[in-house]
Amino acid sequence: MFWNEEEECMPPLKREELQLERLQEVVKKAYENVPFYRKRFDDAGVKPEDIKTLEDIRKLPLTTKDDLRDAYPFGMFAVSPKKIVELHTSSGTTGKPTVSGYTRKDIEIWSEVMARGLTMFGLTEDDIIQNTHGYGLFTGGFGVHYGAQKIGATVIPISTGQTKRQIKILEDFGSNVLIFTPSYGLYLAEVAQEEGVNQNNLKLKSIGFGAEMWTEGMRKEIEKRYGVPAFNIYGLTEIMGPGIALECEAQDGLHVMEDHFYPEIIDSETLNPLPEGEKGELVLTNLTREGMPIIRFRTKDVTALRRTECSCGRTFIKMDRITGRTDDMLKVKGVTVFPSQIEKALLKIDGLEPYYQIIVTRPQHLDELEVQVEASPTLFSDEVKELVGIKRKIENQIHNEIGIRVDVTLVEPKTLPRSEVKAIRVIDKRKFD
Ligand code: DLL
Repeated sequence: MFWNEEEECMPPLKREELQLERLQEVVKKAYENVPFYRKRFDDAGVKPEDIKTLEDIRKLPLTTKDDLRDAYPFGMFAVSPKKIVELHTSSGTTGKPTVSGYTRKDIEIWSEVMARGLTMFGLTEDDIIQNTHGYGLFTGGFGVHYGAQKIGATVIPISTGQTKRQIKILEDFGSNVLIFTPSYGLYLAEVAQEEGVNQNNLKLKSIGFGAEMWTEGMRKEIEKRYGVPAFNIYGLTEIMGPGIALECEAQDGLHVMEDHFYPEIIDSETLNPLPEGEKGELVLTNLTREGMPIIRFRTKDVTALRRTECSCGRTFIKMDRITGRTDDMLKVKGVTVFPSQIEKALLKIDGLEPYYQIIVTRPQHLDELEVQVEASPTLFSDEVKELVGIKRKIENQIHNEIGIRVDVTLVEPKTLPRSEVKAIRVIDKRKFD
């Protein structure tokens, strides 16, 4: 079953022609309308006319998350503000988020790529889809919503949380497709079990999940708990949101929606392109975006691309499941966290030494974040009551900064490992390989 067979099964050579045409157009628009790109291209000595083949994309400079932050809030827009009809930001509550702006046409494209993906999961206009992704500036909620509405399915925009209510609705409304982040999905399954829900009484036929890293073990667990297949959804705010790449029934890598997003893999050290099949950092270019076309964005996500035939008949290049990051960004409970945000919170409190470690675990499938901080000798000799007060204060400060609750442990002075080179700030005990 296809949403748009012509585009999805297009012969690769024909698609390449389309990609080149679109690339030339988008590079020209970015150059003419976004001062950031004009300067970057000029500095690199490259003009839009230099893009004569798809490989010529490599002549263009890379764009980073910091570039987008520097352009906060609207510096990357390529159209007048009145053409922007919607705004989203990356998750994480404070610090400078990255902003994503969409025109009506961009929303149309977003709906299209998500409609293709949800069709891969078996969603039809006869079905009900329960969308547990957040709608509050996170792209997950609306991305899924638009795709499902395009198909004509019935959407339940329940958003994240209210877990018992989620379960009641799942049973009472007979949702056919359920969308979640893997960690929330596993938590939901646990609560459903506690509530005595019988899998056989549900009308589910598939699950779509993404927004954070997971393992095949987690997928198996999800499929076992719900008794239906679970399909991967990949995307990121900067490029659009969910819908960049999705998995079909073959569950053998994600189909990149190449007619709208051009993927490359680079070596994150040398920045040189890597051949197909080799693992490296994914770089993405918007081929059709009007409001905020992003050229060669360094996603920092580690994966490989493979142009193999798929049993489903789609001709899109395939991308492996993401197995790592080339930076220290963490996704905890679906929220983006950088160690620097935690450091910022710690610096606001007296009596702490500048040594800390962030430990991420996933007991029982739900992420937990512990921050160990060294107390100063004077603080440490204080009464336990004082220490508990400080611990709470730090926890609140970090909560303010990153939007999620963490557990803080104050440790004795000089007990955290020292490093002469680069401090190891994060110990991620979740394994995604
Ligand atoms: O997470 C968009 C999204 C929403 C994708 C709903 C899927 C479903 P951001 O919050 O900007 O956007 O985070 C993007 O999340 O660079 C990856 O590191 C990670 N990520 C997203 N999808 C996957 C996935 C959304 N399927 C960042 N597997 C990306 C592994 C994922 N990591």
